[in-house]
Amino acid sequence: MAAQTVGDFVLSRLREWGVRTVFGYAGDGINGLLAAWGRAENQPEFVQARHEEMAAFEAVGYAKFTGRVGVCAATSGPGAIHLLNGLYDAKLDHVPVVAIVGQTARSAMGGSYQQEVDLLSLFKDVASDYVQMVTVPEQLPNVLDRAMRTAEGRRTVTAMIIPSEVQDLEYAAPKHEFKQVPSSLGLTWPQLAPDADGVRAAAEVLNAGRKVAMLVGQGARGAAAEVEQVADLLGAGVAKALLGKDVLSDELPFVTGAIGLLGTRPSYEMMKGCDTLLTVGSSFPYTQFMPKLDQARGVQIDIDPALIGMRYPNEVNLVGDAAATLRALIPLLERKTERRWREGIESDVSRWWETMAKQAELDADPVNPMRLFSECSDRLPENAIVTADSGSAANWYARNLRMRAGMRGSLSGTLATMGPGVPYGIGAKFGHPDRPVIVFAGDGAMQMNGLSELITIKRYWPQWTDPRLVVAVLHNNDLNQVTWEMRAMSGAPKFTESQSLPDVDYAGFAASLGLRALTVDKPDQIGPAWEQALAADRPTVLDVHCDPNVPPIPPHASRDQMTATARSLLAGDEDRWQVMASGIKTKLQEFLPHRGG
Ligand SMILES: Cc1ncc(C[n+]2csc(CCOP(=O)(O)OP(=O)(O)O)c2C)c(N)n1
Ligand SMILES: [Mg+2]
Repeated sequence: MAAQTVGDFVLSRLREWGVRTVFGYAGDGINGLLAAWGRAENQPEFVQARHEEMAAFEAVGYAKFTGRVGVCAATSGPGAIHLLNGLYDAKLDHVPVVAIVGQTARSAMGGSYQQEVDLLSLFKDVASDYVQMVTVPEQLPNVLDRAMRTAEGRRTVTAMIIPSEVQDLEYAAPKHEFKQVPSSLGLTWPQLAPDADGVRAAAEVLNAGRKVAMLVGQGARGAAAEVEQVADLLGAGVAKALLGKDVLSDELPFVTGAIGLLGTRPSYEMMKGCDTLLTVGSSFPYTQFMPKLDQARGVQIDIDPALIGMRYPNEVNLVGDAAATLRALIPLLERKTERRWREGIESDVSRWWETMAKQAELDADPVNPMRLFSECSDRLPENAIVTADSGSAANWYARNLRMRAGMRGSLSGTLATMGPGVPYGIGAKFGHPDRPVIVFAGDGAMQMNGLSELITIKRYWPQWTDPRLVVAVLHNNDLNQVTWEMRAMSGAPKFTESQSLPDVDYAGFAASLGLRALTVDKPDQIGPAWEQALAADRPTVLDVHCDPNVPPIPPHASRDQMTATARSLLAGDEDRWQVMASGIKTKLQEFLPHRGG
């Protein structure tokens, strides 16, 4: 039998770690690994993206939706550089991803050789927790094991660099000798008990409050039952940070939905009116949407001592697992008998959803994007996984999509980069081939890279047990989110040269790949299009001609923002008349009298 090479060993160690999928792209910097893949009958499965950044996003999506470590691979120099944006997306959203990259052969290093880039420096920031180069076989498995364990344990990005010819060396294990570092597999987590004094102090603050608001983020995932119970005891409403959208069902009457720039009015009002704030598993950054600094008494629960206590002047910062800490807190909480605060929140929430339904029904030219999301909500399968690209889609996803228990959703929450929509969807399908996946992406994001990743979908969909992957393109020929930000924040009119997009036939492109493709340019086609896409025997692209003049900015936009918008329109915005018509119609819904309101 031929000797085992370093490349062979890397793949066998990944298999031992339970890695089933590696998202990557070839290059001679990793030829030794690719050859090993061939010998290993493609185990773990090498998934070929169109671009290394997409491979990284696919690993991030995979990690977000499975909770397992995502792994991506790329060649030296340009391949490694292309990975970066996707790796930063993982780092900023606290998702475990390991990057494996090639490097110039050891004999050429330092010689300004072709494709030689100082990769240790390049990855120093993005993989600040662990980045190492393997220059002799005996460094393995330690470097790989630490990369896996550190990524998982610290929920971050790590990187392993292997010079090209090292991959072909015969593997030699570390020995029981001076300057050799053996290693081992696996990781089990401790069950950490929350601090009893801290829990008592938290209960005291929460029991004293009369108007309690809760804010939950992705750290509260897996603690839905506890969050619900605490909210009931405290008579509180619960707002959700963007990455925590799938923590609690939007069908619960006290869930106020998203908060912040993409948020809902009930979240905004609750934060404005509360006297106590309980934050669980969130480091939501836009503190101006939280209570005034002297308004509320704060308690925060977070697993990470490095992230707790920094968004609000809390009285109690409790480090711990969300579910375990809430379970410790529950017996100490007194059920609030005065329920008017909670009833007020619930009536705000039901009024909000009525308003959203009315706004979604308004005519637009041609399709109102809000209706695309509300009609999707009505039809979402129980186990759906939903993602959205950055752009107006992220706003509608945050505010208008109604998630139910059992569904998963995520997007690029912190880096807010364009481009991850379609690759996250692909990562989700590799993690859960049996679940339907829905991607919302702007036309700008599709042109940036979503279109090319449709080619990746073409290649792999036949192997998914449930072939449904729906990509809904918000086709508005505009970088609409930024157009509106410029109007609302800067009072600047639309700068056509930077904002308008060339028109592309997204459905035509998808059809050319053999995917199901539907063009939607009339409002009453939206519902049937969702029905068809969710009943299809293959992935579907919905090319939805959306009106760019329905404002994605939140309804509680400040007076300043409204004034700035008006100023921008008067300054000669090419869409001013349509914006006035659609925008004002939409806004008006919020001021019209409501049933019981
Ligand atoms: C990589 C990257 N480049 C630029 C931006 C700034 N940006 C945020 S949203 C957006 C517009 C997105 O346009 P599109 O995908 O067409 O979605 P729309 O808002 O029109 O629905 C831009 C340019 C970004 N977030 N990330
Ligand atoms: Mg657009």
